[in-house]
Amino acid sequence: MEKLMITAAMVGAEVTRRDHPGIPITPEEIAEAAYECYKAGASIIHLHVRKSDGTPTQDITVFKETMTLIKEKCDAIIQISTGGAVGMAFEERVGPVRLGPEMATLTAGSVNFGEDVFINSPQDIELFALTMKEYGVKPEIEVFDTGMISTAIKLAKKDIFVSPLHFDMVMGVPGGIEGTPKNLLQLVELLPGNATWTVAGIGKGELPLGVMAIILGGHVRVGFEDNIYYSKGILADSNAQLVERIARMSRELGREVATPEEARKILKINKETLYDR
Ligand code: KMH
Ligand code: ZN
Repeated sequence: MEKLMITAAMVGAEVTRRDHPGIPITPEEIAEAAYECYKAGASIIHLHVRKSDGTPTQDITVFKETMTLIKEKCDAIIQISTGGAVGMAFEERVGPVRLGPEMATLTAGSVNFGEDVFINSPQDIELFALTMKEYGVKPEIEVFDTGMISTAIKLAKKDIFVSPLHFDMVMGVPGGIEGTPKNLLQLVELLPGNATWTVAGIGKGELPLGVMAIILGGHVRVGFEDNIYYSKGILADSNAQLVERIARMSRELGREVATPEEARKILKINKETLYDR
């Protein structure tokens, strides 16, 4: 089995200091948290940024500053979010793709998101994909429900997505697919044969689904964006603590953890052919 890629999703758009006092907010805090996660075994940093008051933003200046600080500390793959926060418009969300990060997320459909609706129209999905293609950015296709896999496969057939595709199963968002073992197996069954995939279990599903992915040959995303607890009712000390646990469990299960360079090979990201970063 190939080595395990661990993605650290440290910030997100929804978690506040009231939920977890340790959530990183400033570019310096985010870069330091990214470095700690990298040292604990993360090869990919899923990046959201915040304004100084803690509200989510897609401001490219803040992204650029944060990306620069992360790159000064380590060579982890930076995967910017184009999901941003619910309610943000396409133009705002797509902005940081034009900074040419190695990866970006791309949600392949709309989904209820708690009491809100996370809207991703077919037209916007194509535009996100085409912009990523133009800037040489590898998409991570975010799957909140089964139909999103079919949408991505259709776009790949139209050559809008470049194969091999890489998916992230986001499981357990209220309104999206539930984070159960059977559902994960079903999603994996639907993937094209050459695809790679990771799982982001929301809340209590983070650990069991992560362990399933280790066993099945998938990859794992952890971090405060998805789950702030180490165990029931006990907050995690840090994002790095969640990364470190998955790395440890993977090694215990006989699967080594990928470095960023190894992750680039698994994802078929060729730094040389991409835009100057
Ligand atoms: N904050 C969610 C509405 C992504 O990063 O691409 C969307 C999200 C997905 O976090
Ligand atoms: Zn995100």
